[in-house]
Amino acid sequence: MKHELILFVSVFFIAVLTAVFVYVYFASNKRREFKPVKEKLYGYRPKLFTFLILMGFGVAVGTLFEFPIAKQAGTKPVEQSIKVTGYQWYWVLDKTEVYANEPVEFMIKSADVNHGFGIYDEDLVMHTQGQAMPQYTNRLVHTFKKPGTYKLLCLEFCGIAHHNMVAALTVLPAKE
Ligand SMILES: [Cu+2]
Repeated sequence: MKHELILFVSVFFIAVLTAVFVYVYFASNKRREFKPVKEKLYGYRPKLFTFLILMGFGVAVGTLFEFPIAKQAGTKPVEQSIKVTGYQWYWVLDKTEVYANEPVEFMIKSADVNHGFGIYDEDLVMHTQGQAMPQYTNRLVHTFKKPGTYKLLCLEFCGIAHHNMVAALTVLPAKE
């Protein structure tokens, strides 16, 4: 649902922009006196800029708190640890099963180029993400609340078969 809405909104604004370009193109051969046009339209500019600044601020406040980057400060050593390595174009994990309700540590690196490491649930909602970099290991700690099969996708275009970088992670029900 969310994805269809985003697609619809994007296509709508692309269509509006295209219409504006087409209009400007066909109107551009008509000559008009510049001064009255300038006086009329320049009056809108401060209002438009104020609106854009307020809108940008609203979008930032409304979306950044939801941003799925986990806070890593103060995370302690954990029992469940997975080594993740990104390759063009697949993931290698030394373990694919973890338990829910206990923190999991992902030690993420790359064997070649930069990859993004995103963890999605069955509804393709992102839960957290990290970065797979060559010659550096990023530590990402996340606690899965719900058991199930999670998808690990690459988030950074890394070449022709980037879309093939899908791996699965099974989260088992919490240990009693
Ligand atoms: Cu990629």
